[in-house]
Order: sequence, then C-alpha cells, then structure tokens
Amino acid sequence: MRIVVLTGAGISAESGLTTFRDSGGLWEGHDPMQVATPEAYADDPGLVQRFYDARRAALSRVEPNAAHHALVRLEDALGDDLLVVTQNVDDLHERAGSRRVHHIHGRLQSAWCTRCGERHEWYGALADGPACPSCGVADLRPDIVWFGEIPYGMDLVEQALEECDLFVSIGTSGVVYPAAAFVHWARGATLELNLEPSAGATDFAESRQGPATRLVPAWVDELLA
Ligand code: BV8
Repeated sequence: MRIVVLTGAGISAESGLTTFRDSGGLWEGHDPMQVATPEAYADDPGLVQRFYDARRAALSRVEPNAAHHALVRLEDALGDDLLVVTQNVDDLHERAGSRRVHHIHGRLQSAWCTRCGERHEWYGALADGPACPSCGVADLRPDIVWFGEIPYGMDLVEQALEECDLFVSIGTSGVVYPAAAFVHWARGATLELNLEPSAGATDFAESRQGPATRLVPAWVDELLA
C-alpha cells in the first residue's frame, strides 16, 4: 500500500504553533501574504528576517503531538511506501521521528546564501546579518518558498502522487497552490482529515472532521489493524 500524506499548519496547531488562517490572518502581527514574498524581503529585509527569526525561535518551545507520532508509527510499518510531504516549515515531523519528510515550502532551520547559493542548517537569528559559512558574505535569507516562488521537488511529489494507492491531506485549508491541487494529481483513493472541511473537501473521496491528534492516530490504527 503506497501512501502520500500532505500536512499543513493544522497538524502543528495542537503543538502550539499558530496556523495561517486561524490566527485571524495576522501572524506575529503580520499578514503572511504581505511578508512571505520576495518583494517584501527586497523592500524590508529586516522585517521579514525578524518575522522568521521569531518563528524559528518558537520551535524550541513546542513539541510534536500525537498526530506527528502516529505518522511515525505508520512509517515504521510501511517504510518507503509512505511519503510525508509537508507545507510546514517547522521541524516537528523530524523531531517526532519521521525519516522521509519532504518540505515543499522550505524549512525555518535552513539558511540560503543568495551570493553563493549554499544552504546551511541554521538555528539562530538571521536579522543581524551573519556571514555565510561558505563564502563569508552576509547575504543569508530564510530558506523558505515565498508566494510567487517555485515549491521544492514538485516532480518528486507529482510522481509519488501518480503512483500512490492513497493520498491523505491533514490540517490544510486547501487554498495555496500547487499543494491544493495534489488531490487532483493523486491516482488512488483520497482522504481529508481536517478540523473543518477545507476549500477542496468535496474533491476528496472521504473527508473527516476533527482535531488531528484524534483523527490521525485513529486513522493509523484503522489502517494497521
Ligand atoms: C507557485 C512558506 C508556481 C511561507 C508558504 C491565484 C489563484 C490561485 C493560485 C494563485 C493565485 N495567485 C498566485 C497563486 C499561486 C500562489 C497561491 O496559491 N496563492 C494563493 C494564496 C491564492 N502559490 C504560490 O505562489 C506558490 N508558488 O505557485 O509557483 C509554480 C507552481 C507549480 C509548479 C511550478 C511553479 C508558492 C506557495 C508557497 C507559499 N509559502 N509557506 C511561510 O511559512 O512563512 S504558504 C503557507 O500557507 C503554508 O506553507 C501553507 O502552504 C499555506 C496554507 O497554509 P495551511 O498549511 O493550509 O494552513 P492554514 O492556516 O491555511 O489552514 C490550517 C488548516 O488546519 C485549516 O483548514 C484548519 O481548519 C485546520 N486545523 C486547524 N487546527 C487543526 C486543524 N486541523 C486538524 N487539527 C487541528 N487541531
């Protein structure tokens, strides 16, 4: 049984990381649509760097939840037949123990040098303009896919969706593309697990509502029974 799971901010909500849309559209006081863009970074790099520095710092204050752990149990059973594709830029899947996670929108804990192109694991702040460990130039940006930028590894994801027996979407509002289109690319059965029906709920063969910490463990138990 080959499964592709897509996760969004909703899977991290019960760990204490606010989602994009449940926080009334503002986030750390900013509208993600206004801050998560190359234009915003060009216009006011300090503001954008501080926005991401705050979110990177918040990671050390939260823990994975039962939904993240349930996906690890599923991976222990399925191995490489499970691919977790996440829109999230946090590290909760990895800290729960997931080994095969693909971040299509980048990661808070990666810094990308716009001068030499190298990427570096990064846990501290970037707003104070640290030098790139590779080229020494102070030109590191968050390694995040902003609106208008191309998500990472779309060909890998598209192939996995075309080959999978089941596509499960967890904790996403289904308004951001191309992730919101994955349900149409999926070959096999489709299931949505979300607090409330997403924008694309009717595109799924089945859609269940409830908190991820209840729905995901129950779904994994059902699958592994
Ligand atoms: C691209 C990183 C070309 C930043 C993010 C007009 C129409 C359609 C599309 C477009 C358009 N104009 C422009 C576009 C394209 C644009 C887009 O889709 N815009 C939308 C907003 C209209 N997309 C892009 O620009 C993308 N790039 O298209 O390039 C291309 C395409 C294909 C191939 C080649 C080239 C790049 C988009 C990436 C932007 N970066 N993140 C950062 O994190 O700061 S997006 C960001 O928001 C997240 O990463 C996530 O992907 C997205 C949506 O967030 P969600 O994860 O869904 O979270 P949200 O708050 O929205 O929803 C939470 C859900 O959880 C809710 O449904 C809630 O009910 C549920 N929930 C809450 N609590 C719980 C829960 N569920 C379960 N349990 C709970 N406890």
